Amino acid sequence: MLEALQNQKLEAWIHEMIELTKPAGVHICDGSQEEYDTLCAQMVERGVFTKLAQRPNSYYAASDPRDVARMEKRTFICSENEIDAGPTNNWMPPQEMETKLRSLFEGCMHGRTLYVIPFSMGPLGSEIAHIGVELTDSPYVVCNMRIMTRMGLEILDLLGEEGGFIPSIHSVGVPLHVGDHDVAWPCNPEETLVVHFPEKRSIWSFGSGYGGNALLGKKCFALRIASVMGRDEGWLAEHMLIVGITNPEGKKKYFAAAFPSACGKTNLAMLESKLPGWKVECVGDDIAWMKPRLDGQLYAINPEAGFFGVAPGTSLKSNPNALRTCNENSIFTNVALTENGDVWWEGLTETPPDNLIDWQGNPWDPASGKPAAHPNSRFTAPAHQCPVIDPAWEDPEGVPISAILFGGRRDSVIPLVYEAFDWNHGTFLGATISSQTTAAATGAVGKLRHDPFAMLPFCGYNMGDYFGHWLSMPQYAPKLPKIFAVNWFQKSPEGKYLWPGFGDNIRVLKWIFERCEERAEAEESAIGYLPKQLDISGLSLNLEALFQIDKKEWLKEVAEIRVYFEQFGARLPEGICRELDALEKRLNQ
Ligand code: O2Y
Ligand code: MN
Repeated sequence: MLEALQNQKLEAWIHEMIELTKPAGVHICDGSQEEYDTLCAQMVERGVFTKLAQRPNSYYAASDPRDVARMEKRTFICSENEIDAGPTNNWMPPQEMETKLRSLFEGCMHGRTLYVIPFSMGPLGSEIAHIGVELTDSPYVVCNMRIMTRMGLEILDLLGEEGGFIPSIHSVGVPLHVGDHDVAWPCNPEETLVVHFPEKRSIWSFGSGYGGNALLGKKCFALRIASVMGRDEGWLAEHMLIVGITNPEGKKKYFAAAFPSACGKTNLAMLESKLPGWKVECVGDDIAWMKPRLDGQLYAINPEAGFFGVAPGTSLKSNPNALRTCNENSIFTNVALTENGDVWWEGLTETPPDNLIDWQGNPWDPASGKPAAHPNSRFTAPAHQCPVIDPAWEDPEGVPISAILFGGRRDSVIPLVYEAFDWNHGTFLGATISSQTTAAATGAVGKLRHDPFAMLPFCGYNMGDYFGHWLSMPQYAPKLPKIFAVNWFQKSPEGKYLWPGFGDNIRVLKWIFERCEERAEAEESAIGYLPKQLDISGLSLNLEALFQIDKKEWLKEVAEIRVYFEQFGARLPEGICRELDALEKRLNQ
């Protein structure tokens, strides 16, 4: 069957991996609906999937409770030199890691099928897109990859005899020998490793079947490996949503925005405008690849084809469009099950339905104090089902980006919105994103975590060099977007949110839109340009508090950033140091 592959490099690599992992069989995925349905039916039979009575062609899966999220401590960037991984990544010498991986992968697919998944990140044939091939022994991964990427035989045709691809191999790490009993969610948490070789541009993932650890097109390829490709080739692979905004006159602009986890990224990507005449449409909710074109602008694609959205908190109030997106053809992982064959999670409705089965398969006791759905439970849903998907979301040319937004969850200090003075200052705003943690992310509430460009867990090389790459972008794209910082999460001393958020965030997007057209007015402050007016028609709120700049607090922020930056040593670009010094000087004036 492998002889049918036209690409010799691909064929040789698959042969090598078969020899190493020793699967019972090999299946080249054609990406068809029939193949998907067959795999789902097999998983229902084996108790991996439960078919949902209330949602057409949709399934529920429960993971092993030890395998519920990305494992940052077990994620490695194995560059040739440790300094090139930088202080924010785990590193091991690549030869040592490869030896370790080869020993882990030796015979690891015994008794299982090895699936070959050819996939494209981005619309087929787009100059911004890239091809990958994932080998996996998990049919759950195959089905999720079919939703999250463009997958199938047409990718092999596109690859042809000579085309390049990112090789990525994944195993749940549980071989099956005669007499072994398989479990619904095989995994090997003690041995889990998610490893990237940036120079070879390859990915090896062992021991986890969950999300970002196993769907290798997403965080591993589209961010960690692609960020290295972007550095080497003059483009940007970013942890950003992309939205199209249309004003009441019918004029449209596209924005990209980076937020750390638990800041409502998917909600903003699918926002329902509270301002009459203003419309938001979604190109992507998590990742943006942005390349310069001849007109000097950055054009972005969403490399993904689906959403792997966090379920808890998704509701008719926070994100009605996400709910509509996963009405059918979707996979739900680690949510709760209702007695009539539907899914439920905290926040979906004000009161939970009776007789829920929790994410671990047990009857849920509301008095237990434990959530029914895991805080990191997910829906996997096709992007084309989103009612506000942008008409250009699959345009191979990409969409021109007019503004880039950086945000975090900060209950004070950072105002609702401000604009960077220029590209270098904007790069500094990205480099200094920090966010207060929520329990869902870390178990600790309110701790400030630096997350430069929201890329801390996803940058495939030294973060100091990454800042430098951003600073170098004007040489590739002279007409770069304007940059803004936003913070929806300021609180009053009594702990109440000062800003309504959700659909009202359109008011901030409106100001940004009009700044891009040089229509909205701004006043210069020590930290950047602040709005002179904001459309808060129909709202009653404290604008002064939302835009207050407390210089004493900001100087503390500067001192804290200085300490954070020390870890980058000589790799911290001069341009970033200059921005920090200039901010301090302006605050002291
Ligand atoms: O825990 C996981 O494996 C998923 S993490 C994730 C999924 C979708 C979008 N973003 C993220 C993230 O951690 O940024
Ligand atoms: Mn993300």
